Order: sequence, then structure tokens, then C-alpha cells
Amino acid sequence: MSVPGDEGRPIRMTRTFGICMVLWAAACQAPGPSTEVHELVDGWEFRRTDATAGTGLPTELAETLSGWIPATVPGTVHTDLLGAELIPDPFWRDNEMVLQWIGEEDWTYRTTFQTPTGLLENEVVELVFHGLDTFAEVRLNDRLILQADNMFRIWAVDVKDALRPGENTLEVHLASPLPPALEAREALPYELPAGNDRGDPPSRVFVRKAAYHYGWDWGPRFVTSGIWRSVELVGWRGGRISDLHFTTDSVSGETAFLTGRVEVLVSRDEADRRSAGGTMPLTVTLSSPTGAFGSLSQEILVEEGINQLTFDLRIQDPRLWWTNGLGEPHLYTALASMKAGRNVDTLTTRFGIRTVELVTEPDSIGETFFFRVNGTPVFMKGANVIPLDHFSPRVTEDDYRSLFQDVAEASMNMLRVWGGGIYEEDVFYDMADEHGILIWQDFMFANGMYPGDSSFLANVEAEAIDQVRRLRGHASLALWCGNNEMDEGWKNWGWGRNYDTPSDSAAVRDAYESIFHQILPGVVRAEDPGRRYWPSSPSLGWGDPKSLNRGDSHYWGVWHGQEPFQVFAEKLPRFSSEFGFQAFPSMETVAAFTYPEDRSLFDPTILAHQKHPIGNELIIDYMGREYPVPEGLDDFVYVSQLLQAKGMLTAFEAHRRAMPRTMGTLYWQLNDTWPVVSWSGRDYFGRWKALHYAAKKAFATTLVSSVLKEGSMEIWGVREAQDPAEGMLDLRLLDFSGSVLWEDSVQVNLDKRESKVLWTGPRPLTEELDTRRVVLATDLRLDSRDGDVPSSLLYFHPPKELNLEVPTIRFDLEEGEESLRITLETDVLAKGVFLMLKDGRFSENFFDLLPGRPRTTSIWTDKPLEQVRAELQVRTLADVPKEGFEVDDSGTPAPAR
Ligand code: BMA
Repeated sequence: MSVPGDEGRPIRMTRTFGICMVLWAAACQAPGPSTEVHELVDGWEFRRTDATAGTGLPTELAETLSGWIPATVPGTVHTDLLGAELIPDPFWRDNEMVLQWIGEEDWTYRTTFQTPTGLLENEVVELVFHGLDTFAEVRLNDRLILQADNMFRIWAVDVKDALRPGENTLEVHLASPLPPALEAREALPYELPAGNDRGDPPSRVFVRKAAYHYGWDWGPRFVTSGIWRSVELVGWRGGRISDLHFTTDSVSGETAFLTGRVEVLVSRDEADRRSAGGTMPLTVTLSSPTGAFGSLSQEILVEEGINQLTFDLRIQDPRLWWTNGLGEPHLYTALASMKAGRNVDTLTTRFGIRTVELVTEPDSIGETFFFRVNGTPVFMKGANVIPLDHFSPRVTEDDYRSLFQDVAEASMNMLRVWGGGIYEEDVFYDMADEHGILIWQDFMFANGMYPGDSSFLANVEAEAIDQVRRLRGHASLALWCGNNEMDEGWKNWGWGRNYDTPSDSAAVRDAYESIFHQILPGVVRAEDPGRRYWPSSPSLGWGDPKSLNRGDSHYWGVWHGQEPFQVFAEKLPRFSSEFGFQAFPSMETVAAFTYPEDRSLFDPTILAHQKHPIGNELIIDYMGREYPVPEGLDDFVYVSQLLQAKGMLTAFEAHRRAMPRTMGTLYWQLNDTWPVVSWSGRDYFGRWKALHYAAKKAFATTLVSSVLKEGSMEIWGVREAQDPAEGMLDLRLLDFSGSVLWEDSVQVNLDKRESKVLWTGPRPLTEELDTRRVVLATDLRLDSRDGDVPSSLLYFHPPKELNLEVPTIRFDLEEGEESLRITLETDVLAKGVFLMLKDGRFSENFFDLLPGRPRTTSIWTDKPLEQVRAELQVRTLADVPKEGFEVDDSGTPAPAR
């Protein structure tokens, strides 16, 4: 089973026993749990639905697919075909091209199972599908029980009559999502934009299915189908607690005020019994085993269906839930229990005591945009997350754990779950809760316009209700956002002007208004009151000057607009929810999808894993501005990562310096869905690019940032902590051999959340100095618990103009407590030190090493010390040949003569 466990979300307790009291039950028996849950994981198999349908498939394959083949549920048809060795790895070379047929076929899944003894004695028996991708017809013992058409809904079907004692057959027919969407498209008198859908014609916006399945500018097109989340048989009698969640209403002084909300689902039989017994109340008890509050009980007169109860809680001296870096993300546990007849039901959940507000108030610039956590404005540092695998059901709990470790290690405190992917797994939000990572949650709509007919709108509303109810209990959930880049597309990319008649244009916009200004905010108001809804990210497009004064911004002038990195320091938004730059993944990752002979920059295999139409050309163009542009892929990959890190560091530092004008920096994009050239900082296999190391450095509690001005320099300090600090700032101008040419030291202080200039003065450069061979190193030593403040290194020329010599780097290895420790020393400046060890991870990498300043780094690896000594390789920028690609005036790269 690949779906992660459910630690932390509401968990149905297995058994609870109490004292048997004769109420109205005929016989006195020990109470039993009211609810039983059986997951249907075993015995699944699948086949091509219509073996006789015309197809270009090889006969042997077509024959095999007409028979039943073992399947994994939850899963996808692609991963099942791969598991049965019927297709090659979809991610290998350009296999994507030959595997498009899978998305055009219909598939049938089935399993047989025995009805668990006693299950049918329950008053309610349901089959619950937590995720069907997408057009599914479900038959239980040949009886049609469900027709589903939305990947993001949770489908619960009453099967008390359809289920037989003994053996049952469950069959799920999954139709290709393409024809129904194309039909809906045909039926509309006008087109709807659907960015990145590589289908001809595109159809994704007509289906409630993950947009990225259809292709994206970092992803393949595999329009998969499957039973992608768990299937459960649920039986219950009397009543059950169907939901338990908490909201923190306020925290003032030493007291927190919370509301606990409990939902009790009551069967018709139970409701009848209670009214026959003279309207007997039901007792619901709420307690906190971890001591947030004592036991509280309420008696209610219940009706059939959902019954809501609220508990007002006052908690003295609460341990607050804090975002990563500002405190502990403390979680309490709560348990709700009830007794109906001789049946008891309990539900436990975890909750955090915290307030999170998005503050958007007029100010002298325009309008603020920041998050206030427990009354404190907090600068958000993080990234946008996309699904961890194109075939998301095969993501394991360990994959999520490793992602969150990397996020926390880089001092991030926010992730944006981007609207072209999926509402993530429960375990994702559990880990966000545990690590103090706030979640900006998009609804799953991106880069297109969607239909507005009543059945589509009703489907959207039902999906939103399911997902808001599923996720609202998480302390990490900060914001609901309607969509990605749709308002921007409509207003700035010309979508709104593309229609023949004003009435067509108005109809498309009306659908937008219905979904993003009525339905979604309505669902949030009803199901998750108190949590902010933001209609579209960004709120204004990057071409609009007002986008820097209010709202959140996707600043794509760099990369898509081809502006220089320096523009990041000039265009300072209120909250930067996207900006990015591409780099290649490491050669280890490239090797995972290529043969050695494929490994050159414009090889078709490499280009099959570069989904931006001019991605490599743009990288070369920007590289040529600052770095040598090597031809060999090995060197190119390395320099592309240095380049990406440099560009993004420009933005990270500028955004942090601009606090409180700017209050967030979320880079595009944290991760990949497959091995690819992309904007990610952490590739498909979890390998860190230089970018993620740069983020770790730039997001540390305290940042020192050096800025070169016309004729002068500024050294900034930026601090995000709960207390002020004092210390010394040391500036040293060094030549590349380590001689100190100039120095200065000043005493400084930084408040708890402050950004300011700590030092300013003329550039300490004399005429006789070779400015291509000097660096200004600035260090801040604080009397605080901030941990190391990374040094800031300022050069006076771009890397390609520096007089770099090939350094001699010596290293010592020793055993540390949980890792190996490597200490590196160099004779001359070593720029862009890249430590390479297969399957090894470093606490820092891609750094500049100064002579006379040994540097110690941790290595996490399973390899013994001697093996590491033998295998470790070091590369620096001086090792990269200066001759390579040149870019001509038309932007076309050519090997230099
Ligand atoms: C952003 C995202 C994605 C896209 C990225 C790079 O705006 O929202 O749509 O992958 O740009 O082009």
C-alpha cells in the first residue's frame, strides 16, 4: 500500500468499552464500537475494457490486456501497466511519446471480497471511495451503484442492499477522460483557454481532474486513470462521530479561546428509537488526553443525519503552535466520544492553538499583504509545491517525510499547494502541522477558463465541500486560494479579448465569477468560517505596476520576460508567491532517464525532459551574461545550478531586505513530478540543486546581505526572531590568496523582526587593486541563539570576469555523531565548491571557500568513511572551460569557434 498512514487526522478508535447500562436495549451486553472500517486493498486486477476496440496496439499486447492483470489500489493504470512489465518506464528517455495510447483507452478494475462477518447487521453500510480518477462507473455484484466524474470528490454509496453475505464482486469501469471532455468542448459555442494542455485539441478544463496530467511546462503528458485513493467498506449503527475539529478564536495574554466542533451522524433507526423513548438526549463528551482541557459533556436531541455541536473552550497558559523558526509547533490531542444504545464511538484528532490572519489593509503604498501568526507579523519563506510524482499514488510516507525535512532544514515556514496539481494527501498536512509549515492552499484550478453550466458548477461545489471539510482541522492551513493565474490570464494575457462577441466573453467571465467569487468563498464561509479566502494568485499580473503595491505577485519578468536578475531587487511586491529560474537536475538524475550517448544539451532525449519551448536557450542566454557557458553537459548542468541559485538568491535577499514592505518569498518550484529540467530546487529524486542550498542560507533566522550601489556599498541585516540581538559586524576585503587588504568592524544591533542597513560606506577599492581578484567578506556575530549567520561574500564583477585560479583543496574527514564531517581548506579562492558523492547529502554545498578559512560541513551517507574518502569529488568554477556556447543576436546558441 503506497498511501501513507493516517496518523494525526481524525482516527477512529478501534475499541472502547464502558459500563453496560440498560437504557432501551433489550439485553444487557458489553458496549461495542459503533463503526467498523475495512479497506479493500487485496485482490485487485484490471484489464482493457473493450478488448475488441480498434487500436494500434501490437497484437500480443492487445491480447494480454484483454485478460485480467494484477493491480494495486490505490494506484494508476500507468503504474499498474508498468508493474506488470507491459510498458517501459514512462520516465525513461522519450517514452512519453509512445505511451499516449494509455490515456485514450477505457480500463476496468475489479476485486472480489468476502463481506466481513457481522458487517451487514449494521444499520448503515457504505462503500467509500476517497478518490476515483475520473469518469467511473462502479458496479457491486453487477448492480450499478455509482457514476463518478470528479477526481477530487469523496464518494460514499449506501450498499446495504447491494452487498451480499459471502463473496462480492466490485467492478470499477474507468472511461478515458478525453472523449467526454471533448464532447463538452464541442457543445460550447466558444473556446476556453487551457494553458499547458498538450492535447490537440486541449480538453482539461472540462474535467475535474489534475491539470498537470495533461502536460505542463515542467511535466509530461500522461492522462492517467485509476482508483487513486483508498476504498473502504464502512458499517455503523446508532451514531458515529463523523468530524471533530478546532478553531482558535483568540489568544489574549495567558488565555486562549477555542471552539471545538463535533459532528454526529445519526442513523434513521437511532433517531426513531430516541423519539419513541420520549426524546432521549445523546451525550457527547470532549476531552484532551494531552491536557489542553478537562472533560466536557453535552446532551443533545438528535435527528437523523448530521448533528452539529460546538464546545466553547477557554485554555489557560496554552502552548501555542508556532511556525518553523519562531517556536515549537505544539500540537494537542483531543478525543470526542458518544454512546448510542449499547454502541460507543470515539474520534481523536490533533489540533494546534494558534491564530493566523492574512492582513490586507490600506497603507501608504497601496495595501498590505502579510500573515499574522499569534498576533505577530511573520515573513513567509518557502516555495510552491507540485505533486511529488506524476503518478501521485505511489508517493510514500517516507517521500513526504524527506520533503518536509528538507523544507524545515531550509528554515521555510510556508508552502503553497499549487492549483494545477492535487489537494494533497492527509499525511502531507499532518507533516506540515508537525513542522510548523503554513499551507497556502489553492483550489485545483489553473491557467485556463472553466465551463459554467449548472452541472459543472454543482460538481465544483461538491468537491470544494469535500476538500474544505477534509483539511479544515489542520493548524498549518493558512489560506484558501481560488486558482492559479486565471484572473491574470483573463486581464493581462488577452483571454478576455479573444472572443468574437461580447456575450461569449461575458459568459466565460460569468462562469469565473460564479466559481471564484460565489461558490468557493461560499463553501469556505459555510464550512471553514474564519479562514481567509483569496480569489486568485496572483491578484494582479506582473505587467501591471499596481501588482507591486497590493496583493500577491508572480513576478515572471525574470525568465519569461528575460529581464536581468537584478530586476528582482527593483520590483519588490508585497508578497512574492511565485518567481523562478530553471536549472538542470544533477547528472545522477540525468543518468536516470538517458543513455550516455543522449547526454548533450540539445539531444532530443534531453529536450523530451525540458518542457519549456525555449528553456535551454534561455538558460544559455542568462548564463552568458554572468558565467562561462560550457558545452559539455556535465559542466553545463553544474553552471546552470550556480546560475539558478545566484538569480534566486538575488530575489530572496531583496525580498527579505524589503521587509515589512514585502512579507513573503515563495519560490517557484520546490520539487518535480519526474526527472526534468525545471525551476525546482529539489529534483524528482529529492536531490538538492544549488538553489535549495541557497534558500537554506538566505532563509536562516538572520541574513547578512551586501548590496553594491553606484560608488558605495550597503551591508544589511535582516532578522526574524522573537527577541532582539546585539553583536559585531566584521568586514574584510580579501584578495583571492587570502590577504586582508582592508577591514572594518562595528557594533550592531537588530530588533526581533527587523531589516536595516548595518553599515554603509564607499567601496574600499583603490585604483591599483585588481578588482577581478578581490572579495568582500562580511560576518555577523550575534549574542543570540540564532545559530550561525552565513557570511556574505560580495564580488565586484560577475563570475565570468573574475581572475580565478584552479585551487588546491585539501579535505579531512572524521566521524561525527550522526554524520561524517568534512573540513575543507584551499590555497586560493575556490568559487562554487561542488561536493559530489553518489547518494550523499551535505549540510551545505555550492559555496565559495576562502583561503585561510577552513570550512566544516556534514555529510549524510550510508557509506563508510574510507569509501567516502575514495569517492568524494570536488569541482569548482575554475575547472569549467571558458570556451563553450555563444549566443548570437537572434538568441540562437552555437558552439564557440
Ligand atoms: C508559473 C506557474 C506554472 C508554471 C510556471 C513556470 O506561473 O504557475 O504555471 O509552471 O509559471 O512557467
